[in-house]
Amino acid sequence: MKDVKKIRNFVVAGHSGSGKTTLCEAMLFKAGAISRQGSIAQKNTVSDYTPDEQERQGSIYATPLNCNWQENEFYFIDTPGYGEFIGETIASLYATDITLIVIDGVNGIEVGSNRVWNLSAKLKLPRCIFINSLDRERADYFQVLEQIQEAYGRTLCIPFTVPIGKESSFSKVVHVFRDAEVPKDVEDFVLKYREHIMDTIAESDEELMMRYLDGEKLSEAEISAGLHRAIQNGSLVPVFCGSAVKDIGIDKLLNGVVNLFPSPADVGKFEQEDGTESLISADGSGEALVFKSIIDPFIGQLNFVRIFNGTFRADTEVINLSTGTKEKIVQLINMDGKMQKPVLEAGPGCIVALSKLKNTHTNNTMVTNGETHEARKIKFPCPVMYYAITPAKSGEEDKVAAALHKLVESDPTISFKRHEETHELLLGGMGDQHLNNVIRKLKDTYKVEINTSAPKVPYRETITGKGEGVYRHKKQTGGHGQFAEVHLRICANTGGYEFANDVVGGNIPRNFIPAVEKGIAETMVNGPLAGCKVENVKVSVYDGKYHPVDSSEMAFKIAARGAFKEAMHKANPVLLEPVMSVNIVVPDEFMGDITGDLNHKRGRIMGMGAEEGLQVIKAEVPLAEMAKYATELRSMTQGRGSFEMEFNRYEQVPPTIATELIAKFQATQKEEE
Ligand SMILES: Nc1nc2c(ncn2[C@@H]2O[C@H](COP(=O)(O)OP(=O)(O)O)[C@@H](O)[C@H]2O)c(=O)[nH]1
Ligand SMILES: [Mg+2]
Repeated sequence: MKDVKKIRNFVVAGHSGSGKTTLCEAMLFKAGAISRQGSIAQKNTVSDYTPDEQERQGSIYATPLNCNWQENEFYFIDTPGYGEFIGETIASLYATDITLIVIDGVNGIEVGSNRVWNLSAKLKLPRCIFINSLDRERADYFQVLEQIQEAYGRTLCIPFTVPIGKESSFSKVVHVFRDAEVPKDVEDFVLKYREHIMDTIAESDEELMMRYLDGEKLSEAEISAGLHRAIQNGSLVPVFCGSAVKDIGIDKLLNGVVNLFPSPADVGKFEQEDGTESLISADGSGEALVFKSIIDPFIGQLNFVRIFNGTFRADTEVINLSTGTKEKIVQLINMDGKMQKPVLEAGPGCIVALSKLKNTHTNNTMVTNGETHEARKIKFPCPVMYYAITPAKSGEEDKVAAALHKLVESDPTISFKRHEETHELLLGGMGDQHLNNVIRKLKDTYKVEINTSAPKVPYRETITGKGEGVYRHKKQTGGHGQFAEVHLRICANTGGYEFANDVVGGNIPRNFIPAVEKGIAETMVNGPLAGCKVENVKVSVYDGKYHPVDSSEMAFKIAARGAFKEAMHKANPVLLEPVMSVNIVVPDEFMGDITGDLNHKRGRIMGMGAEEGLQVIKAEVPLAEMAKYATELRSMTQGRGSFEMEFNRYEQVPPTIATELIAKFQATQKEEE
């Protein structure tokens, strides 16, 4: 059984381009897991091994990695920094014990850094920072450190290593705490933070504090335990620095992972979906979370699990607690990008792939016996962009649906469903790059192609006044004719749709009333103004006429539809449109462009404020204007902005736009007639 104290498990996250993948490569190289350090430009890094990633020279998938350092075993995950692929990053945060945030030494804090900082905070994950690329021109360690301390906390983010030299003459890093020899020009800095670290250690425990204040020297073990406590309870965020490309500061970072990062034994317990906590031990009841699933071209489905508790062994049976089915573990695989190393067993903190499971997907909990709880479930973000899709070849609807269902299973940030009101098939994702990637997979892996178009906005129709409609349906065809007449009134009704039968004296016989109601209901889903759903209307049918031979249900349905349409047109009808709550985060310099653009989009700015060195804009914007926002924001900010949005309410479409929409619809109706 593995010694849980010797396992470290972390996620490498941050803004795209900060050097995460290169840092992972440098760590693997330094630790001897690979014999030469690959580079992004040469497309030969362990992570970013897929053709999609190599082509764009940036990560879009989370990649589990594995190496040993000083007899400790590291499981870590390289993650994408792009907002559109954040689902992969979020899933990885649920699978790891600490977040290593990489921040570029030139650009400093960016949207992607804040995003993972905040996501980690929400999940109560301790954090560590690596300031990278200090060899680059214009890299400024002290400025970036200042920015980090200003944004995330001056007493929280404490440097553990400090660079010697700058830009091309950046040559090494000195450990604030461990190195005895300190160059003169950083001496003050080192002494200041050495003291600060000692204070933080002492503060992590009352008894230590007393002894420390009495001037007593703390033992190595006490210091180490104090550091662990402080990092794990979030009162200390160690800041390391270096250059991933030039292999500077990497060994000290790896030592830091061993000495500072909590092992699963230090973490001690884990939270489950229902809020209960379980203690962690290698011989406990096995529990693991599937945080990612992929289709490997050779092996087929691979499910990546983080083991929280107990030991999983190859060639044993386990239970998928979420589906209630039994699964056989054929193989447990340690992953290094695409390199696979089968292992016989894996315990708490390990991240391994399970091959050939039959019915297991992301967010399922795997257990070795049934008497346990489901692991904490990953909360994926909702799609922010949709395409309306149709199969390129007619008759392939089922094939497209089957393939998309498979893709949704492996990437929960994709959604695929038919819209209830517009009846279009909608493919949703986190942005156009994400969606285009899905379309490419459909083509390459599942051999189906689709056409895409901008989805229709689900406008709605309602009235603001009152109206009456009278409609007579009369036709004489060959044998007996068709006859029905319906008189109705409508008025606005905030409570929704209501129907009342106010016919007296049997002018419309009772047995035809359901047909009248049906005719109106049909028009309600396909409104007379622009073919949209009608809402908040009260209808009262108060009179009509019938013919003992020629009246039929069909005739009354048609008459009701006609009367309702006429009444709608008279009752000050309006179009309503969905308005979204939008949250945009951008660096300062883009504020003017963003707010100007929001004004163009008929947006209403509800608030602005600074958050961790970036600007946050809260706005309400009609959905019709937001269809391509993921793409637009990217181009306005060179990829340095991010946004989220969710439905807020329906609101009246301004008259000029409504007139245009209605005219367009009426024109298509005429064509169809
Ligand atoms: N000069 C320099 N370039 C780096 C360093 N780390 C990464 N890069 C480069 O920055 C670019 C982005 O690196 P990558 O690892 O893909 O960043 P990621 O998106 O955070 O994974 C690549 O061209 C790397 O070669 C570094 O320490 N120094
Ligand atoms: Mg990367």
